[in-house]
Amino acid sequence: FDESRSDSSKPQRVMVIGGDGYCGWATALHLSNKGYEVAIVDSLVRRLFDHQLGLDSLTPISSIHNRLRCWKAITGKTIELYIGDICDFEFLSETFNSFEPDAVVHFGEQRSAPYSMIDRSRAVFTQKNNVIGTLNVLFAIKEFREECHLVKLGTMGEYGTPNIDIEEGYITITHNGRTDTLPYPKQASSFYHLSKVHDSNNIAFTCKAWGIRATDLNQGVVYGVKTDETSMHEQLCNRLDYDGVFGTALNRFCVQAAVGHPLTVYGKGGQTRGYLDIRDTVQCVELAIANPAKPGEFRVFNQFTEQFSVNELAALVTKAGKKLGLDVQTISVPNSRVEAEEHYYNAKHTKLIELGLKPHLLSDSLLDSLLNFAIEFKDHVDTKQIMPSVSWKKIGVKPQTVPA
Ligand code: NAD
Ligand code: USQ
Repeated sequence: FDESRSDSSKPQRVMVIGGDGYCGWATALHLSNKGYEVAIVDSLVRRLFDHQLGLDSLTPISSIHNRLRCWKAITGKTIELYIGDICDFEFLSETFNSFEPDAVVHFGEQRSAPYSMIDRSRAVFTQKNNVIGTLNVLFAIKEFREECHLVKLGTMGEYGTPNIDIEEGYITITHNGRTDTLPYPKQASSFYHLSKVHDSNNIAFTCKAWGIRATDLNQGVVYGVKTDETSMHEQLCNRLDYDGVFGTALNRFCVQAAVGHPLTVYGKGGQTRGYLDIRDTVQCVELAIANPAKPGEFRVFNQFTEQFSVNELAALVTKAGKKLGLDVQTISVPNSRVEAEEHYYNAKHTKLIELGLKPHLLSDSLLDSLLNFAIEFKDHVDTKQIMPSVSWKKIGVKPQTVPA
């Protein structure tokens, strides 16, 4: 038992794995600003994917070193930095023993579904990187920091699109007269989304077997770019992906509207998902840390605030664009993914609200500001990167060495 843990006056020490990425950077700054002692652990592999595929963030992003120097200069707060790959257990062990985290927030995975479907090597990389990285974190907690709370980023995509309501992690089923509460069925639809299912299973097992305390945040699609902290200085600016591999639906639509590209609705556009503002991502993670799971507990929260179909998002962006004088068109792009385009969707998301989440719902003013932000940086857009180029069905064993 670590004596210092019982001293509640000491700030919690939070290790943010993947803290140079989109969600992780915003979260690391937010937690630092709120008085937590923060360390970022990142291999910077996300920046390498951009180089390899010829992609770039809409917004220019400073190096992680300059980002942290700027944060220190503005706020006087230090965020420690460990550059390395969490699949390397020796690196992770050193990092754990040096920083001694009370909580680990784990964002550090390959997170693009299309990336995982480019070719065999990317599918294998995604599952190795994500599943082994998470296993290493679990072993590091067991070996060095038994009391440490794991806050793991999962995805709503683990559940797929079943024709019944989606519960938060567990469902109570009565079968042949007997009743049990079981993990909610998983039907992921990319090698990336499947890596998250494998992670969830490994985490659930180690909670049971070793008494690890963990929260799986099944996050929906994130949109937006600004948070209170990343807006403080241009060197703190977050990345914003709009390309067909890493860009996500609403962020892409805003950038497309800004440059006069038709909005790319895949197939019929009835695909419905949970969405949330990046300002709520940081709030949710903070709530999970402040209210930790109990030892041995595998807690699952569905982390999104509203559901939209792709067609609904396109309509919202068209309306908001019109107000700014933009002529926004929509096209139906043949869907290169394998997914239901018309389906029932009703997912529960009450547990974070019960902990105190105050959602920033998608509003006209947010869409205005995201569109204006995209207009400000529209000269940086490479329109060749907008159309989707990865096909779920055409994935083969041959390495795609030239960007499609
Ligand atoms: P991102 O790619 O911007 O950031 C991930 C970061 O992790 C990158 O900086 C990358 O370099 C780092 N990383 C990857 N593998 C690593 C390894 N083995 N060792 C050390 N660092 C490693 O992704 P994001 O959009 O910030 O997503 C963060 C997490 O949230 C992911 O787990 C993702 O699955 C989840 N999530 C994201 C969204 C979204 O819309 N962006 C939605 C739901 C869930
Ligand atoms: N879509 C379009 N047009 C586009 C982009 C997307 O119609 O231009 C559709 C997709 O076909 C899909 C839906 O919009 O049906 C969402 O796609 P997305 O690319 O925005 O999101 P997704 O691939 O699901 O992945 C993202 C993140 C991932 C996270 C996931 C949360 O990249 O890390 O896990 O959102 S969720 O969707 O809830 O699983």
